[in-house]
Parts: sequence; structure tokens; C-alpha cells
Amino acid sequence: MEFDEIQQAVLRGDAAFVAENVELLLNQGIAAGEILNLGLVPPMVEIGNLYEKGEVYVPEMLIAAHAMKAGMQVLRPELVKAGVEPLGRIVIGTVQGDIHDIGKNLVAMLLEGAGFEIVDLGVDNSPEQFVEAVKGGAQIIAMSGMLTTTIPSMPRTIQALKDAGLREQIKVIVGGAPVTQAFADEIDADGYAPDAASAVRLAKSLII
Ligand code: B12
Repeated sequence: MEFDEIQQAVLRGDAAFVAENVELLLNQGIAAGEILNLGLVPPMVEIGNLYEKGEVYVPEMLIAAHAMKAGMQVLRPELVKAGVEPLGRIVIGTVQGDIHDIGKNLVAMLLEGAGFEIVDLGVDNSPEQFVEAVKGGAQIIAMSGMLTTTIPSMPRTIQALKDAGLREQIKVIVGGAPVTQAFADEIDADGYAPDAASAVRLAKSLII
């Protein structure tokens, strides 16, 4: 029942309610993993699906994701203590020269909501910066690019991964408005998704 209330609060973007009630459930002795999987993940899946169907827009997704993050902040230390394993670690960032981060942030938030650990490199990442970041260990590298002039940095990053001997051990996914499945195939990426909800399905399909 409490989970239903938390789910509704995530959907309407009530961050304070989510944080307070996550804390309350923890104090009642409910496991952090259970709160995550039953309270925070389902509404993020739902909002992603609604966005895909065109029933909600970017602002609604952003406020839901903000509320989910408020809950995650309370949960994270408990998840670590409980040794709850994330689905995998994803390094995400926009490519070199690109400061469009709204789409990247949405993708990162839904991935986090789905149970992945996210290393967010922010904007304007050179191939070398991506390579450095994945040396810390990651299953997936997710590159976002919104300009036709910046997406050539994606194949350059893939080349840099190859040069560093890391390409075989990591999946590369790409996205952003000018990116297509054909482009992803051409540059030898492992996957492309047109929006944040399908990015979650893609990431899961690549590691599970
Ligand atoms: C907002 C915006 C800006 C803001 C960015 C603010 C910010 N913090 O992000 C500001 C004003 C800074 C900006 C600047 C510029 N912009 Co601008 N911008 C836009 C705009 C209007 C919206 C982009 C957006 O946020 N969309 C909403 C999000 C949710 O969608 P999304 O990014 O596509 O992300 C979704 C998917 O693509 C996917 N996805 C995204 N990343 C990833 C990654 C992975 C791994 C996966 C699987 C999926 C995925 O999932 C996301 C969520 O569903 C677009 C026009 C448009 N309608 O797209 C122009 C647009 C992208 N900009 C454009 C341009 C030209 C510029 C400038 C060069 C303008 C200038 N002359 O200064 C600068 C460049 C700055 C730079 N170096 O990056 C052009 C690009 C043209 C082109 N094809 O190259 C566009 C298309 C406008 C146009 N029609 O001319 N811009």
C-alpha cells in the first residue's frame, strides 16, 4: 500500500513526499532493494512508457525523474550497505563539442530508475575522457550527441576504445536526434535507441 503512494508521488513529481516516505519505510525495517524495486522503479517504467506513447512530455518525465532521484538519495547508502548489486554500471555523457544534455539526462535518469549504476560524465567528452572513465569498470558506455557536427566523435571514441584494448569488454550504445540505427551500424556500435524508455530496454538486452 505504501508502495502505491510512493509510486503516485514519483509520477506527480513530489520529491519531498518520496524522500520522506522512503525514509519511513526504511525505518520500518523494509529492505532497501524492495523499496527500490516496488516503489521507485515501476513509476519510472510507467512514465517512460507514457512518454513513448506521447501521453506525457519531457517536463513530466523530468519532474518524475527528479522525485525518483530524491528517493534514490535516501536509498543509495542503504543499498550499498545491503550489498544490492546494480544491474550493471553505465558510463554516460555527451560527445565532444556537444552541450545538449537534456536527452542525456533523461536517459541517465531512466537507466538509474531501472536499477543501473550511472557514471555521468556530463557534457563535451573527448574520446580519451570516455576511455579513462570506462577504465574504472563498466558494462556499457552510452554516448549522446545532438549535432551533426559532433556525432563523428562517436566512431572516434569507439576507435579509442579499440586502441586501448577495451572494445571487446564493453557494449557501446548511442543516441541523440541526428543518430539513426543505420549510423549506429555503420560505426560498429552495439545498439541505438530513439528515446529514453527504449534505451532502458536496449541496455537490459545487452547485459542480461
Ligand atoms: C535545447 C536545445 C539547445 C540548448 C541545449 C540546452 C541543454 N542543456 O541541453 C542550447 C540553447 C544550449 C542549444 C545550443 C545549440 N544548439 Co541546440 N537545440 C536544442 C533543441 C531545441 C532541443 C534539444 C532537446 O533537448 N530535445 C529534447 C530531448 C529530450 O530530446 P533528445 O535530446 O533528442 O534526447 C532523446 C533521444 O534523442 C534519446 N537520446 C538522447 N541521447 C541518447 C543517448 C543514448 C545512448 C540513447 C540510447 C538515446 C539517447 O533519448 C532522449 C530522451 O527521449 C534542439 C531542437 C530539437 N527540437 O531537437 C536544438 C538543436 C539540437 N540545436 C541545434 C544547434 C545548431 C545548436 C547550436 C550549434 C546553436 C548555435 N548556433 O549556437 C548550439 C550548439 C551548442 C553545443 N555546442 O552543443 C540544432 C542541431 C542541428 C544539427 N542537426 O546539427 C537543433 C536540431 C536545432 C535546429 N533545428 O537547428 N541548443
